[in-house]
Amino acid sequence: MKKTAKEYDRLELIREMEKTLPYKRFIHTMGVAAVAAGLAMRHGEDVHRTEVAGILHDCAKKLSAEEMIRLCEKGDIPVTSVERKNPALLHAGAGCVLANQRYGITDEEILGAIRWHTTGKPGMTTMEKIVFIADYIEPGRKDLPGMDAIREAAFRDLDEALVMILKNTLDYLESRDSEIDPMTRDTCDYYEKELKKKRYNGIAG
Ligand code: DGI
Ligand code: FE
Ligand code: FE
Repeated sequence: MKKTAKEYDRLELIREMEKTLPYKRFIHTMGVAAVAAGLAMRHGEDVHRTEVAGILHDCAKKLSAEEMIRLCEKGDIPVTSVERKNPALLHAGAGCVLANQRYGITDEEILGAIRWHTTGKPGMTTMEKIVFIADYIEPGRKDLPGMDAIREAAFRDLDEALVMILKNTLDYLESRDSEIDPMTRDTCDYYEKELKKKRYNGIAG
């Protein structure tokens, strides 16, 4: 059953992240949690549960590749060959399992937001979109290209911000000759189409 926000002790979860994450990663986490809560207020999502997703989104970030793979297997999350070759991608799925098994999160929406915060996926929930976006725009992120416009878009239209972020990420990965997770590309294509539909219907700017 879905736990309500009040059943999760935010102070306890914050303390756990403070204990397990290096200082800079912890500060990033608090930035994501605050921005995610703000975006939830703006876009009519549950503020407290979205904040919990922000607090825990990088909870597996510092584990070894082996530990992350073990967690994914334990949680029945398939590990793709791209993820095996690029273990940085694994902390999202592993984090989802850790949030459930160590931090007692049973809320599927929160777990989904952690699970998809790195690549995104087509057809995300509002909470999933918010955590994905907050991860990119939190105040501690350095000024990546177009950051001001992305921050503005995030508080206007989540899909618009998603497309801007995904395009930036794909450009960045291509410039570094990094392998692109098909999910990152699929997500970008999906939301570009969504945005076109909305613009056609006069919904987005
Ligand atoms: O964990 P954070 O640093 O806060 O942010 P994140 O969860 O978005 O992870 C960022 C890392 O994920 C960064 O090293 C780039 C990588 N990433 C995202 N999409 C892809 C990717 N790496 C590869 N190889 N392919 C992708 O499609
Ligand atoms: Fe992350
Ligand atoms: Fe993050």
